[in-house]
Amino acid sequence: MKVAVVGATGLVGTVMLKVLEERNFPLTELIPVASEKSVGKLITFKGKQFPIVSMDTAIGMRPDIALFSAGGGTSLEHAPRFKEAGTTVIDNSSAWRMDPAIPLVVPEVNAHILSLDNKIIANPNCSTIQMVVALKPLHDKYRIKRVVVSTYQSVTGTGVKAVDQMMNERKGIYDGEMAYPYQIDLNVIPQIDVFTENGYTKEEMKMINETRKIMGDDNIRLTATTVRIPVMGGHSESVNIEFENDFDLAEVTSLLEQTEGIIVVDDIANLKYPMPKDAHEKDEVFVGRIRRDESMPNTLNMWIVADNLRKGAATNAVQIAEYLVRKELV
Ligand code: 11C
Repeated sequence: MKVAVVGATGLVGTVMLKVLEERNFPLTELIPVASEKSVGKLITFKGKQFPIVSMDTAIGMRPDIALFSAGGGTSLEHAPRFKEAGTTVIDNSSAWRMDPAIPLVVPEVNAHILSLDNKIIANPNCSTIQMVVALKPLHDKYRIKRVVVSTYQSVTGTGVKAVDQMMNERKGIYDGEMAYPYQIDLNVIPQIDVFTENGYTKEEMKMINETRKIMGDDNIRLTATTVRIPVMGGHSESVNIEFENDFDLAEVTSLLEQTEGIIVVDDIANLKYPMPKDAHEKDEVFVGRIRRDESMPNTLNMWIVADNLRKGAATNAVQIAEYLVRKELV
């Protein structure tokens, strides 16, 4: 497999390279792609050095797979050009996600929808990915009626500028470049991405619309409040789920434990629950604080944590690529 990583020097691109290396992806040639100012610089991968190339050079090299993490505009412009060259694009931006012709995939949930015809495949938003991994086995068993989710999201979701802002503030520097409209250190900002006309943010609407598309069920009702917190390492989510059917709590835990990609950390007697510092650099989704919502019938509360740059972005994209290879769809 010839694999291009578009946006190879960004936060997600760097993790994509790490994940491809760690998981021993069957790669014969790596084609790192970045902006003109990085062209010619070397990327070390499995002890070998690969020069960063331009978009046009990469397309000319006709990779089998291109993992894109370079923003929506770049993706809209260049993904179709890779497609024309016979490359299958797995795109981490939001550009293609809600296009009805483009599959939006979390392998544990809906990889089965992929076929040889899919030359552009969308990777969902990080906060959506970790939630649907945990919702899917429960939906299959008890049928979800409604989800109420509140998120506690890492600054790494915004990018390097936000990490720098938080670290500067931690050192008492408040006049550096701002990624957020407000101080983030020692603060919480109930806004992720821009506001839309209905008073929700784009991040909240992504969680709602992407979840329905991935789960293949428009009847699931969802509402979301997405919040930025001064944390690195992963996104956390408090999720309240109302089911059509009643459940047994021990069975819920057991279903989650048996689900590929989930690690249940739920031992309150020993103060064990998922936290971003423990999820950091892990590929799994961590679930804990599993309990009945005693105010409503058939309703559950749980707490979901994952590394947003890994399962929320790079790992999910690489897992899609692994699936394509395994099923001979590239
Ligand atoms: C955040 N979820 O934490 C965003 C980042 O649509 O892929 C990812 C945005 C996206 O700010």
